[in-house]
This record gives sequence, C-alpha cells and structure tokens, in this order.
Amino acid sequence: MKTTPATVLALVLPAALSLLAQGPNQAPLTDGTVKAAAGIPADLFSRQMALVGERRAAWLEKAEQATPALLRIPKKPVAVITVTNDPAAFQGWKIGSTAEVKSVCDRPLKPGDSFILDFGEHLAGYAQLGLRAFDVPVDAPVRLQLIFGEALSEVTEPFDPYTGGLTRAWLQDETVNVDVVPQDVRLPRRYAFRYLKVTVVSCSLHGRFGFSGFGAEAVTCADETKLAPFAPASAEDAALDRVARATLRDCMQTVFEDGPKRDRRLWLGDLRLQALANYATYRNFDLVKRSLYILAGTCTDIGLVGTCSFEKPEPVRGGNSILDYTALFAPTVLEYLEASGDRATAEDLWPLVVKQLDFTLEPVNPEGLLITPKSWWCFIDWHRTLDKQAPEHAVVLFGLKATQRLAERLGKTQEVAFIPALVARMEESARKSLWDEQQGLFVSGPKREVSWASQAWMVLAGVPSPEQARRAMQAVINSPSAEKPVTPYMHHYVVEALQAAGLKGEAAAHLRDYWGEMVRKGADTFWEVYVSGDDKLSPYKSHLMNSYCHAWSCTPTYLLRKGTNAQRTTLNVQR
Ligand code: RAM
Repeated sequence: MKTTPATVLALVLPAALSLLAQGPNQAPLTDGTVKAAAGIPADLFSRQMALVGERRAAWLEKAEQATPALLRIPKKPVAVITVTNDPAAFQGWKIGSTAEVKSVCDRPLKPGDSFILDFGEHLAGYAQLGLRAFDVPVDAPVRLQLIFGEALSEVTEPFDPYTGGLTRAWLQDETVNVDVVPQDVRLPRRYAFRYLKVTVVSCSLHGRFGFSGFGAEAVTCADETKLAPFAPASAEDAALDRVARATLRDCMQTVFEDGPKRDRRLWLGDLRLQALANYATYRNFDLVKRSLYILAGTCTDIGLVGTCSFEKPEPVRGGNSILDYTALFAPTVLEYLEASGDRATAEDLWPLVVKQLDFTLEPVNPEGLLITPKSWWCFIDWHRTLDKQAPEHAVVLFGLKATQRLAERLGKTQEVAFIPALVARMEESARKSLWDEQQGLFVSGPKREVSWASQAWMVLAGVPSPEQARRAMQAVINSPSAEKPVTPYMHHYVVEALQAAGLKGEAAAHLRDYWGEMVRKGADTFWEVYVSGDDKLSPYKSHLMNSYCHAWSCTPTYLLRKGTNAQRTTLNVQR
C-alpha cells in the first residue's frame, strides 16, 4: 500500500482516539523494580516526560528572566602581612606581622620585591591595582605575579609541582604584564580571596614604577538591607552566623555557586542548603527560582534533572549524575514553594519532580530495599569508604515523601496515588533489613557498617520511631568506631537529625563544636571539607585545591535562626 498522509491518518487515528477514550494507561509497570511492585501506572513517567519536553525551553527562558542584579561593593586592603609557621594554627600558618598598606605604596619597586595584602575578609570580586611612575618614561613593561588566596596556605605554599586531582587552572595565580605606566589596572577575572600576594617578576631599573594603591570590587546578589533580623544568644553564635552569612553571600552570584573559587557552578545538593539558608536571611527568591529553572531546563533528553549545571556561556548540564542529589530535587522545589509562595513555579516543575522518581526508584527492589547501584554516583559525603546503601535508601525515601507533600500542596495526590503504600514498603524494608535491634542502630551494606550518615538520613526520612531515633543518634555520636562525616554538608544533616530526634541540646552542641572550631581556627567563610585534626584533608589530593568558601557549609545561619539554642545537655558529643 502506498503511504500517503491520508493512509497514515487512517492507521493512526483509530488508535489515538481509542487511547483518548480510555484515558491514561492504568496498567502497572512491569520492570522488575519497586516501580512495578508499587503499581505505578505504566505511562505515568512517559506522560510527565511529554510535559517536560514541552516546557523545557520555556524553563530556560524563565531562568534568564529571573537573573538577579549583582551588587558591587568597593573594598580596600586593610594591611600588609607576613605569614609565619605555627603548628597550632590552621594548616600550620598564621599571620605574623602586619603593616599599613601605605608601606608598600609610593616607593619604587624592583624585581623580586613581594608582599601580601590582606583585605580583612573573604570576598568574591575583581581586583584593581594602581601603578605609578617614579621615572618618566617607565621604559619597559612591568611583569607581576599575582596569587589570590582564600586561605594563608595558598599565598604561602608553592602551587607547583602540582599533584592534585582537579585542573591546576583553578588555583588563582596570574602573570600580568602592564605595558603603559601610570595606569589603573582592573583584572578581568573574578577571584575569591582575602589575601593577594604581589611579586614583581620583572621591570626596568631605569624607568621605575611603584604602586599608588589597591582596591577590589566585591560582587554578590545578597542584599544586606534585606537581611532578616536575628538576635544571637552569644558572641559565639554571632560569629557562627556572621561567617555562615559571608559564605552564603559570596556564593550568591547569578546562580547559587558551590564555591566562588571552585567549581563556580550550580550543584543541586548545595543548592538545597543554600536555599534554606537564604530563606532565613537574604530571601532572594529569584535566585532560587533561576537556579531551579536552570537545573530543570538543562535536564537530559530522558528527563534527568541537572546534578550540576553550568550557567555560561549558556546553561548546560554537567556530566555528573548523583542519585541522592536527584532525590533532593523534590524537597528543594517543595521548600521553595513553602518559603516563597510561588505556586506557579512549583506547578510548572511538577512533571519533572514526578519524573525523577523514575530514576530514584530504579535501584529499589520489589521489596522496597535500595540496592546500591553501580551505574550511579552515590555521593552522601566526601568519605572514601562510606557504605552508601542505608543513607541512599533514606534519601530516596526522603525525596519520595517530599513529592507526596508537594502533591498535597498542589492538589495532585491522585496523580501519585501510589506513594503512600510505596513509602510504607520502603520504611518496612529499611526496618527489616537495615535496622539492627540489638545495637539500636541502622547498618549499611554487606559489612553492616554503622555510620553517622546512615543514622542521620534514616531519622530525617522518618524511618525509626521517635524513641529509636533518639537512641540511634545518641549512640552514633558517642561511638568511636562509627564512620564520621567529612564535610559540613553531611554535618548539616547530622544537626538536623539531632533536632528531629528531639536532641536539641546535642544539635546545638554539635553545631557549635564543629563549625565553631573552624571559626576558632580563623575561618572567614566556612570550608568545603573539615575534619578536626586533619587540616589538609582534600578530596582532590591537594588542600590548595579545596574551596574555603563553600556553599554547603553555610547552614549555621539557617540552623541558628531555626532555633537550635536549646541548652547543652550533659551528653558528650564526639567529633
Ligand atoms: C564538590 C563540589 C560540590 C559538591 C560535589 C558533590 O566537588 O564542589 O560542592 O556538590 O562535589
């Protein structure tokens, strides 16, 4: 038969009409995972995917429209410093002597001259150098080496030979040649720094130059005038709040960056915590909206939301896919709705939220137990050996519950009517396979590993009874052999789990012990990774590569404002 448009229509139309008459396909999936066992309608995810496909381009336009204006704040260095070795100081370095900035201005310089400027606080922004002439003409270019550092180690230890795991280009050093002097030079690249080391590499000895001054322009979309009021209970809490807000502020650019030094990109797991801290402080809802729309608009062709996305030159999804971050998309959308009241955005993103269940439930077996998948990056924490089964199970369940809550808020519970039974199945499975009644703790994987991460996420996912939650959290923080968190990201969830378990005193104590120790070690902004006693720990084989102003570390401002100010109890919190 010859195929004409009329014959195609004749073949396709009856099928399409009968589909319309039947409505959506209510037959359950048959894929051998919990999705089939839970009776999820076979076409649920394809229907959501069709909506995602229709909306994706508009999501990126909405992201563009929500781009916040950056505030530009002039800054000046406050001192010229020397750095001295002190084994008791963070990473072995502390500020030695200080001198006035004018001590390095208005004098001729020669090759080899070097000094370190201290801006007195961490900032993300642009540096300016004023060069002046002492002879006319300055008869050769001036070559400067500049090193920007968030931590003293960066302006003190050599970057080379570089042995780290990530690209050397993240380290903030530059060689700058200035052909015409006098001149005010504004460096085109944005840096994250408190310290700037200036070394004169080469210059004329006849046409001499010097500096007339230094400055910087800090950029952020965090508006201090919008700051929600807060009365800290103590000077210690005020310091935690200040450092946490500085961390959040410098990561608040035209997306929520994970770190203004590195990776300068939008990560879903970091975004959730930044958004929570932002709701309690600067309340820039447009930035959350834009970040959500970028992650949504850059989803893959099969509807997997961005684990991390690049903003420029135009939004594009990064190559990583983290299962637990994917599960956190629903809570992030839900919390945005609850904080902002922006129902239109939550409704717009709803199909993508539902579609994520297609991915997060894939590694869950018909009994409702997550079997750690090999094909995914299960992150949870930067811990080298942590068994991920139990915490990952709990995060997937947490995401499922958030989807249900979102459905309730949006009046869409009929679309996901399978969730309550599925939640019960996953809870039951966790109690059966991952709870050790004798120890009163959750265990993970074939070695039945006990970790803070497993207890915390299970508590947050609501698996244990209140009494079990309290006992498990108390037991794990006092267990010397339990696997401990490595990053402030995981420590955040520990504090929240302690709160959720009713252990408000322990939560407050842990917050003040863990983040407080960073403050006591001189942190201006909170660090990407911190383990007490191991200042140089790095996921990237170089502490110089670590980010010292890191998004996921900013939550003390949220936790304190949320109210962890309960009295410290007699329980000893181990770190
Ligand atoms: C780090 C990033 C980011 C985090 C991922 C998993 O490299 O800086 O903060 O979300 O890892």
